[in-house]
Amino acid sequence: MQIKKLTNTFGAEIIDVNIPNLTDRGDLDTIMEAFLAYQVIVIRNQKLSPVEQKKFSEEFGDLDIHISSKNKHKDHPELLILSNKKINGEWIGATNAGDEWHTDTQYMPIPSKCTMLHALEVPEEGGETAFINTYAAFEALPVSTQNKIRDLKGVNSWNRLKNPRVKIPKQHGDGKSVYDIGHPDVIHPIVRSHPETGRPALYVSPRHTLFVKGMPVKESEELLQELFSVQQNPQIIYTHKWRLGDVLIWDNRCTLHKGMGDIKAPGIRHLHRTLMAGSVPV
Ligand SMILES: O=C(O)CCC(=O)C(=O)O
Repeated sequence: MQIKKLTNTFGAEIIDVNIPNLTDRGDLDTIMEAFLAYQVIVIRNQKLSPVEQKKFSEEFGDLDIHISSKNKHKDHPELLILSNKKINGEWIGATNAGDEWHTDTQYMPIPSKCTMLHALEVPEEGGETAFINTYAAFEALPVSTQNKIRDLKGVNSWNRLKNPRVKIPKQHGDGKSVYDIGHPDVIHPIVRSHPETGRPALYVSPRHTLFVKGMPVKESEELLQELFSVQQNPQIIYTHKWRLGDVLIWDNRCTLHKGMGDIKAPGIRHLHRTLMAGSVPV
């Protein structure tokens, strides 16, 4: 197995591995170490069945099931389909679910540890997924801001209708049946300490963090915008151009991500997604 860095600060690709044949504990441990060290890893050239993807996903943690009843694989509800394919005029998966910067399931009391996407079809152009290193975002803040936010909490929501920063994807009409489903908002620290590395990461996102708990609305939005702009510094962003067979895994505790869309017709992007259970952010 070979591991090569994708940027100076984070992201790595792993080659010369066949996931279904990975039985050696040492090889699996090397992959887990790379995941913690590089935050986003991509294992190239795989062809996993749903059962094989679920089995490999379980090396990272128990499988979470997505909150939405839509876009699930019909035989494997733990697999979500991300696809711009239509069959008989119907979309068969989520077309642009992750179109705003976010970290997965930040709206849950126990957000997911990591996410895995497996590329089964990829377009010639477009459909990239971009990542922010949120350890680096925290480190880039002035010490005075780090101290100011260290004990603050964010209120995080699944409901796009409550968040004026984001739009409702066209696929979901007015969005009520998908987002306005009474799922309670949750409170998490704005700076979270990674449970395995102990490093602090900036845990806010434009998609899910509505406001800072206990702060007047205007002041809260100004502070969040300041934090978002530090996160969105191109120097701490890696944009992944998909290759057929990629198995990409990212750590939701120390990264944000966003689907860049803009798939050039007639390109098809078809991915299978699994989500692995995490712990309460502290
Ligand atoms: O479609 C993408 O590129 C991003 C998908 C995403 O945001 C997710 O799976 O959580």
